[in-house]
Amino acid sequence: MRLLVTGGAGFIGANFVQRTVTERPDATVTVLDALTYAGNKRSLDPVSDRIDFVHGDIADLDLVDELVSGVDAVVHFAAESHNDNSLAEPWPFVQTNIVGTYSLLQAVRRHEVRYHHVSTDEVYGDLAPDAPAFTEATPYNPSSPYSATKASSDLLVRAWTRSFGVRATMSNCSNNYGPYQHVEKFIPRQITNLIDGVRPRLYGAGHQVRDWIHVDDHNRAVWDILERGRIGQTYLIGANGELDNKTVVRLILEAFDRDPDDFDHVTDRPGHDQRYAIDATLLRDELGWIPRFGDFRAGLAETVRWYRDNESWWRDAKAVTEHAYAQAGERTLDPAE
Ligand code: NAD
Ligand code: TDX
Repeated sequence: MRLLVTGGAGFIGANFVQRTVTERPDATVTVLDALTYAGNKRSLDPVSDRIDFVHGDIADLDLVDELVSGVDAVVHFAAESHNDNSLAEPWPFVQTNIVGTYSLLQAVRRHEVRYHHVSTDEVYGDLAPDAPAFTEATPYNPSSPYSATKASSDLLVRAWTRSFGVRATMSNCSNNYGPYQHVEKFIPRQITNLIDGVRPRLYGAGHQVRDWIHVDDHNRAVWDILERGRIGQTYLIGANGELDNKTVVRLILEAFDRDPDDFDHVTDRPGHDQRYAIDATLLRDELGWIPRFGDFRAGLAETVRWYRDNESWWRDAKAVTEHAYAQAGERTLDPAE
């Protein structure tokens, strides 16, 4: 299979490309990536001689049309992906997540190419603590500019499938962790803080819940859906990994042999979603997918090791990221706040 992978220099995309090249010698991979602040070509170093890399924008209609004409399938990971950035400046999210997806859909429509759309559970909004988990039937209710633009892109895919017969599948996954994740995100931020001797930074009280899944489990599900998923179907991907943020910070501190209270509470995210949780019954029952990373502590320990061993991969981005958080007004809260 000839694959075009968008966003292949980002966190999930790079892990997908590495796995694909290693485990599926019959697949050929072209990566299209704009190398924004979130893209890092070094994430593809282990497989760079076995893929084609194209530096370009998914919203470039002519470039996308040409690339799509030469493949059997597109797996679309490219996005502006960080909620905090979408609050500071939403426009790149509209441009890449909505216009970029439009551009890909027009090309796969024209060339009748199979398309898989990678999306997020955040399109469903957030859940009360005791509410049942999201399913494929949960109504869309996004909260942030990021999740609103991802929701918009999902709706474009549904319309192009129904109106134009595009052979598309979609997946909405919960929070990923693992190697090559940008240091702006929660888990790598705290790991790299601790490597630097800085206390972890928890938004607000830290009671928000996320449903963690290892990036490799996500990507195995993407392959299952690409190969055996029903056209027009959405599959939710999640591994029953619900944990509140404070617990995750304490597990990271434990991995560094530090006191469990050795963290700071900082200003909360505006509009902060309280809880995400995925019911992946359809994916499990229909495609037989089961997660391999059942033990979050073990997955986290391996991730901590990766960041310790690969400081040169994240070092430059760390200073820029922490400067941006400070500029955005993040500050440590007093115990009374
Ligand atoms: P990321 O921010 O790490 O990587 C995004 C990649 O897309 C980068 O390499 C960047 O350079 C590239 N990119 C951005 N704009 C582009 C453009 N206009 N043209 C071409 N390339 C562009 O993101 P990620 O965490 O790897 O997420 C990948 C996908 O998975 C996204 O669609 C995201 O919404 C979705 N997702 C992420 C998570 C998560 O926990 N990280 C969970 C569920 C779904
Ligand atoms: O320093 C921090 N402290 C903190 O408490 C950061 C960066 C985050 N947080 C909190 C906010 C969230 O409740 O941790 C939780 C996770 O934050 P993020 O890593 O920013 O992820 P989230 O906003 O949940 O969105 C992620 O999952 C769904 C990805 O970034 C999205 O791309 C994906 O769609």
